[in-house]
Amino acid sequence: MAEVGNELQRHAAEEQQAQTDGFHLVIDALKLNGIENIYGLPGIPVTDLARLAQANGMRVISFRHEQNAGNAAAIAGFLTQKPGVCLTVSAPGFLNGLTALANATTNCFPMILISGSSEREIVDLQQGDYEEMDQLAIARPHAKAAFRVLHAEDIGVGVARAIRAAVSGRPGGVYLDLPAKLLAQSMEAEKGRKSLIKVVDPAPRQLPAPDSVDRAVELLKTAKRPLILLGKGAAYARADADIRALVEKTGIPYLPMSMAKGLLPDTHPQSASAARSYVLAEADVVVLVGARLNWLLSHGKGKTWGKPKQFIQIDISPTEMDSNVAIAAPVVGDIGSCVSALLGKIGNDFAKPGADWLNAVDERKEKNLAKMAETLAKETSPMNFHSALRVLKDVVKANPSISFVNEGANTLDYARAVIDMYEPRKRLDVGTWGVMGVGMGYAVAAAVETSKPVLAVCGDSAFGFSGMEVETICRYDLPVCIVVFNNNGVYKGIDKNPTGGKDPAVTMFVPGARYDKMMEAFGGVGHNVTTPAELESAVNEALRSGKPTLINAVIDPAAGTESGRLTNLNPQSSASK
Ligand code: ADP
Ligand code: TPW
Repeated sequence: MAEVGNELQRHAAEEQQAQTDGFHLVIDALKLNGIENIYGLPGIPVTDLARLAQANGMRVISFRHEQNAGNAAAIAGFLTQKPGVCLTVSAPGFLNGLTALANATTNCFPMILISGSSEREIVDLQQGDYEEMDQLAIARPHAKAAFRVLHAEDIGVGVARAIRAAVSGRPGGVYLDLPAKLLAQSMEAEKGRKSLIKVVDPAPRQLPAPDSVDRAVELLKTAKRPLILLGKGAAYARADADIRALVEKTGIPYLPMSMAKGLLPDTHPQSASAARSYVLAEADVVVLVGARLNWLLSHGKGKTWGKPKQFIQIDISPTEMDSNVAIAAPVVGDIGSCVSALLGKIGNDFAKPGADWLNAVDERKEKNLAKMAETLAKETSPMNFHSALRVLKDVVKANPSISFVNEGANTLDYARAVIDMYEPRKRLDVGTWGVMGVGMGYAVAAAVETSKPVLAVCGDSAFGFSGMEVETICRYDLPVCIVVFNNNGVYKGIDKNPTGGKDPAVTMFVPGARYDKMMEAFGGVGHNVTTPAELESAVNEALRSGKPTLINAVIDPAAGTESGRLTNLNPQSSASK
């Protein structure tokens, strides 16, 4: 009898072993497609999904707020060309992650937001389930694509579709809705394994039409004052060597957008960054490589763009063409293929731009660089943005492979102009929306994905949006050094309540706050610095030790301007005119 009992038990165990479930199929599908990390926050119904992912060899980084996990996933996508995955609970957790998904879509970063959801039957009849929400419908307008899986055997297809939608063509954010019931559904393991899809060629090359390349080269040949403009699409595309070859072979001055800095070192002799206004106004033919003519480029018109010009635009999205101004030579395809096709047509007989144009650009550059050097050299007490940034400029120069995360208003605008980048995809910032709150999510993911140190330089307001993640940074012991430029408020720290009443002005924070203590609270290193020398020593110590560090850099509360360089975008109240 005992033997029969054992036999039955063995059978039951084998039977059980031969089963899989929704939890395991999701994890297996992600792993099969080379996705190794999940950024998320556990809770009903995804706690076990996160647990099992960790148990099955994935790295799961648990955050304190889903928006930060989502931002981490988005920048992981930018850094790796694989969709970054964010995992959240239903309704409120999903909505917290949705801001990041929308931001990823806006910035063309590949990301998948996976959220658990409540039961369809109850949601659709609006019967008031736990965290009830029609998440798929809400996600759809904010995502490049949105899918729901109802049956375990469709998980493989669902994940494959999500991956393809995120990374093919113009990358973006994808929402994948997983109802709680699905995760617990079981099916035969072998059948389950066969239902998974290893996506072949998830982001196929898209070759440009040969005549579009010819048209672009012909136009470029007619240019007297050409300019190449590199955007973050060019950084994402990882066509670094060909882009450098295009710049150097043609001898054309180039301008990197913020997150394209470092694609070629900012110290490259052809960089026109220090003569930005001049080249934008004066150029006659502009080659846009993975950059949109949106607000960041004044929509391609107006005073910024000065003299009439013609555009060549390289982009994977055909509908980007003519979105703001006429594009004389659209080249539609992936940047690697397009740039290499252009290079193939640019023979050794290609005439480099005339000396008058290059000299004029150099002249402006030298003048502006000298002015900048003078500003940076000024010893100020208290410390201002420039004296602090002088130190950080040297730190990045000495450590070119660290990731540099940057958010704020003045902190962002000055740092972008002052700090040279030397390697591609190292500058990570507020992007297309100019959004605050990406700082700590980006810092965590940059540390996780690159295994190299991260320097995050944030305004005190900007830091506050994701500041609680210092605990995450300590918990995972990540080599992140945060510098908070603390000037006691949003933009500045000297505003007064116009009524003279007790409440502080709307842009003010607690004066003299000690953000460094937040890091110390979780076992990290905190520094409070008031001089450039103290700042330098604290940052260098952090980079040497690799310990989570927060440096509260006390900045003159009167330094900076309202909205940094975007003052012109503030609508004026008729009362203040
Ligand atoms: P920036 O803010 O740096 O100016 P944008 O985000 O406005 O850059 O523009 C990025 C552009 O790059 C988008 O229009 C997007 O379609 C395009 N893009 C992204 N990846 C690729 C790629 N691999 N090949 C071609 N274009 C790409
Ligand atoms: C999600 C509006 C733009 S910049 C900024 C805010 C609130 C903070 C500026 O102060 P900070 O920087 O960080 O102290 P500095 O260097 O000038 O002192 N909410 C979101 N995004 C944006 N962009 C805002 C509000 C904003």
